[in-house]
Amino acid sequence: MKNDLKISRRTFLTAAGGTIVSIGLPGTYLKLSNAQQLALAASIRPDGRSRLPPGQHAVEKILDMGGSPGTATVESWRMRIYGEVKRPIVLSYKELLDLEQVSITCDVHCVTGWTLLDSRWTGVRLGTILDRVKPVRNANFVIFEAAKGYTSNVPLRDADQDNVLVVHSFFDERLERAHGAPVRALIPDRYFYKSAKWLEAIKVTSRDEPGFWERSGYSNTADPWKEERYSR
Ligand SMILES: Nc1nc2c(c(=O)[nH]1)N[C@H]1C(S)=C(S)[C@@H](COP(=O)(O)O)O[C@H]1N2
Ligand SMILES: [Mo]
Repeated sequence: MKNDLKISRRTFLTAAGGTIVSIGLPGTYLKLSNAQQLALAASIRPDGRSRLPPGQHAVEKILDMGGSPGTATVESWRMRIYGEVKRPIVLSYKELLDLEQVSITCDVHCVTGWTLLDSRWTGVRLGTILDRVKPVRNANFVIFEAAKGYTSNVPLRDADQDNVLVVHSFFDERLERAHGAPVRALIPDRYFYKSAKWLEAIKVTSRDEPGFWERSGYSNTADPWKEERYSR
């Protein structure tokens, strides 16, 4: 798969295997106190995972991690769901709002180290959309396709969880452009680079297609609790 994205290289890191491109560290972190960080690291979620994954620190506000924004508006936005499915569809923003809406409060974990706790997102479960298109039997992966060629990939099994959404709102307000408006993916239990902003299409495939950061030295599996940051 090709894309013509220019990687914004703010920093380079040297990993064991050579040089990888860093996802970029914003200048200022609004960090919680050390005592709060320690308490969070020790506290356990209902699913048994630690509230703060290893090597992460909690911040007070979502950070803008940049990227190449799309230009779609609420009126012009369309999302194609296609690939190895029985009934490919195209959704408009209004049609997305007509599907069953869910709001979840969850934590998101950027691979550069920040975690935003208790963020509230509203949209449609990816599972609801997949039910509509009906993946064929050997379909195993979901590829999120965003503006300007950005993609990310997740196994269908991980994509079909209740907390994986296609979202249009953050804390009950429409997403800001910087954070992916009109619509972005949200997969809270993987590093945040899987959550493609400016989402334009969802492709279902039988074979994996590593995405933008996954081809640039970052982990394909991206499990924050296993600290799967870099590919090896
Ligand atoms: N289309 C697109 N989606 C993207 C990115 C990007 O560069 N382009 N960056 C990813 C990364 S690395 C992170 S941490 C989050 C950041 O989302 P935020 O800017 O809303 O905090 O978006 C992810 N989704
Ligand atoms: Mo990130």
